[in-house]
Amino acid sequence: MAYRADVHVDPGSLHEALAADVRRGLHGRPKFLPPKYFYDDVGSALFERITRLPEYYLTRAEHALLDAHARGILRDARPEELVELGAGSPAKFRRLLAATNGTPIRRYVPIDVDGGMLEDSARTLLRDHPQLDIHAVVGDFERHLDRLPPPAGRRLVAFLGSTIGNLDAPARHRLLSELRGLLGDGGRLLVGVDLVKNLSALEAAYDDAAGVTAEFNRNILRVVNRELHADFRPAAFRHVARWHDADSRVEMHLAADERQTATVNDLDLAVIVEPGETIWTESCHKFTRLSATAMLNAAGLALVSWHTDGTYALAVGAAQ
Ligand code: AVJ
Repeated sequence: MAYRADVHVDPGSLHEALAADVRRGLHGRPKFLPPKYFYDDVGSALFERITRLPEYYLTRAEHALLDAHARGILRDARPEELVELGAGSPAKFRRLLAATNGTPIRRYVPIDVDGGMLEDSARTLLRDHPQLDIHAVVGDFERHLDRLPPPAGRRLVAFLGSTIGNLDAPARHRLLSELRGLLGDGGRLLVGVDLVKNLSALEAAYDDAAGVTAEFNRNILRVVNRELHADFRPAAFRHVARWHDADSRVEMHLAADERQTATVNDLDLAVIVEPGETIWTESCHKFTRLSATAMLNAAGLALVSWHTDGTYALAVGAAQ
């Protein structure tokens, strides 16, 4: 039983990255703010509520698919360690751990920017699974994958929660190509992807009747206000979730119906959002078996197995 954490981000570097991202985003055409900044304590709590909404089927679908197929996936992959990108809460890892048969998972390697959450998760996990080794990496999976420890046995890398959908095509290709090089001998990749489906279900999942997603979206302006001493008026922005067929994604935007002005004091930046203009806050790409396979193949990965209920899928990949 052991817990260690390699820390590659600290509050200072995270704040610098936030400032740089917000400056770039608010100078952008269209203006944008990266979705990673949704997740302060308020945003994480709002997202937890989203996962329980009737319209947001993704989390339930993934959990049901893991309950149905994780045993078979682990029987085939026989992992001795599990790496989890953007781990968040250990719920998904616990589901996989519960499904192990024959080959025990000896080491868990979660990577997440929230070191405090990783430590809390490790404490509860080690209480229930004292035989486990946990080697946490406090970092951003888009920037610190090269800091992962070398494999301590056959490796399964899990990238769940449809988070891959938030990355645009070049970022997905970069990440998957890098992951291919980190799988090690006999290693496998397990990715959760949301599937293209009817427009109303897709848009409802990102624009629920209770308005929780709208609040989750506006919360990014509260994060900017607090962290960079800005004076955006979140309530003055309308939540927009729309399907973009050409790029197979749902886009979330904050729309200004009236002209909005704000000052971001820490950046000495005056922002004007004209009527009808938006701030683009998130892309949620949706896949088919064909597009997911093409994405893996382009990164040198073969699709080993595909587990779906028609709305969501678990794709298992291996180095070609
Ligand atoms: C957690 C990033 C996968 O994109 O579906 C939920 C975040 N955004 N509702 C997603 C989200 C709006 C979610 N991910």
